[in-house]
Amino acid sequence: MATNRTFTMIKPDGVENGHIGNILAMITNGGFKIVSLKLTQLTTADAQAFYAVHAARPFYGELVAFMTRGPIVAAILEKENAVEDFRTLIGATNPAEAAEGTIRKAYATSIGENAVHGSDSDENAAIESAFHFAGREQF
Ligand code: RTP
Ligand code: MG
Repeated sequence: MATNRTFTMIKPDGVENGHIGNILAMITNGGFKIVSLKLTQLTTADAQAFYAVHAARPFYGELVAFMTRGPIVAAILEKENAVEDFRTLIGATNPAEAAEGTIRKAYATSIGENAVHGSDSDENAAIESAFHFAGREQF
């Protein structure tokens, strides 16, 4: 299986609730290498663009407000089969359905405020990584 990359954010709830260190520990203990990392905050335009695929969904306005209300941690992660394995590590969107041992089981509080993002394809991982990090910030 090829070594490749995925993109993640610790969402504003995860940062507000003091879980940055614990979530990064779960990520590195899960075998992911951190190749880019920063604390930043999305503007409304950033969040609208990042989640444009959900623009027609009823929760879009709430999602944009949530994702911009405080800082996030953005990171690029490297591992064999990174995209799929990271989706497994974060768990289901709704924490009530997330498996034991997943980041969302441990730290998400609701389907909307679910602590972390993970890219859903290699193509989106590349787009999302370039959205947040310049080439010289990707190690
Ligand atoms: P993400 O993109 O953030 O990794 O999450 P995901 O793939 O597991 O879920 P997705 O369907 O892409 O939804 C994106 C984010 O929108 C919020 N959401 N709220 N209130 C709701 O019913 C609802 N549904 C989704 C969540 O923050 C979700 O992660
Ligand atoms: Mg998604």
